[in-house]
Amino acid sequence: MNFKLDKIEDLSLFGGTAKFDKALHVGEPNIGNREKLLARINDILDKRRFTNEGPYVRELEKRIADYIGVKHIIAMNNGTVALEIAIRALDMKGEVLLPSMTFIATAHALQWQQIKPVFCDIDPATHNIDVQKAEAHITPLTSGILGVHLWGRPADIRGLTDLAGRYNLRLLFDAAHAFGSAYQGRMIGNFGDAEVFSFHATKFFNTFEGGAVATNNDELAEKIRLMRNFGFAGKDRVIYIGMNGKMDEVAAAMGLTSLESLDEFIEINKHNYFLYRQLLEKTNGIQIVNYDGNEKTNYQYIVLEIDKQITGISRDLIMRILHAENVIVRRYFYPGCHKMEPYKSYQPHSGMMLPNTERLARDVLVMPTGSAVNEKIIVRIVELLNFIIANADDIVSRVYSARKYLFIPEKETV
Ligand code: T4K
Repeated sequence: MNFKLDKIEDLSLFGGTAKFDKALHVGEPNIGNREKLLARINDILDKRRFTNEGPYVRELEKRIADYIGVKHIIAMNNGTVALEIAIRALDMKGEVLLPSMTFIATAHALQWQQIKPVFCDIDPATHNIDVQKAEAHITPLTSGILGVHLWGRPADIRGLTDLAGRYNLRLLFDAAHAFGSAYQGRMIGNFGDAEVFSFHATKFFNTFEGGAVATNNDELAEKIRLMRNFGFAGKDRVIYIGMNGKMDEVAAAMGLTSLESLDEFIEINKHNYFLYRQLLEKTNGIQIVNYDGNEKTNYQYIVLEIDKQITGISRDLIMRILHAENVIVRRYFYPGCHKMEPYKSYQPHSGMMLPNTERLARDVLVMPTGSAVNEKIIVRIVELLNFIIANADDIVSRVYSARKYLFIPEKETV
């Protein structure tokens, strides 16, 4: 780490040396106990049972179900396929309500099955779907709601459950971010008709690639299990159009190993979160999203909102400067699903209905965390941020006069 930061020329964007030798990512994977993982993988090789509901997958499903206190966990090869299968098993069709402020997979899982995703605005305080606004989008074609627990913070589960009940809609949650979080004392995984986790490498709990459906509904669980395995209800007997959603044994071995370090991973996330929060306390124009300290939560994402009116410098320019320093912050989930193809063309005016989504997509910045960073690194990252904001006017005017040489396109806000 070469940390010289006295003047603007020390910033890498203006000719200085990058402050970090190694790129710092938002989603660098946690590994857990490597020896235990390798021992499990060796056992898989010895037994030559690689997939198709092998013993490691079954053990992982049981351990996760116990941890969450839910009746059924059906492990899958990724979160997107788990969403697709759950949507299909719930017989969703026509239109489904969801927030636009989510990873594109939430929308694709619907559109992939010719179901129209109807994008709803978020509550600016929680970043989750605004229940009242969602109600206004209900039509005779609406068959369900796909809520998202963004950043691991539960959506308004009570409000959505009530809404779904009043209109007789299916209620599914995309809980990709919320493994290990709770709502009113009950673990996520227990709500709606079902909830879907992602165990992708970038999630704090990972199985390389992976995901799962959680549900307390026996019949639904059975249907999802069959659909995960081509619809086979026995040898030579198929009863549904199924697909291949199976998790393999090596992924499950990673899951079991990660599960053993889960408390440690959450502790690291929590420590990082409170350190960022404390260090940014006096920084005007930067808000860090809050986690509810009274609930179990995974502290998975460090999410900042940059208010350019106060900082004098845009989120996009801050991101550019940090990237040049090897701090690979992300603007999840810019520009919002409704502004990405094919949805942008399907619903060209939907943005007008989503002012809170548009504002958040403009201002949000997600910071590196997890076991890949430490206290010293976080202190330096915040020093960088504070330096950028303290010198915002000067930086912006330099960028205005030298955009071309800095390769910053005209349309990018500075
Ligand atoms: N619903 C929601 C709300 C989701 O957020 C997601 C996934 C899903 C559904 C679907 O679940 P999956 O089908 O993915 O299980 C990443 C992940 O690919 C994606 O899983 C995740 N959400 C999303 C929030 O983040 P990208 O486009 O940011 O990935 P990428 O490759 O840029 O990775 C982020 C950074 O992490 C990289 O810059 C480097 C680092 N990294 C990444 C990988 C894969 C590593 O250090 N090692 C690695 O192996 O989407």
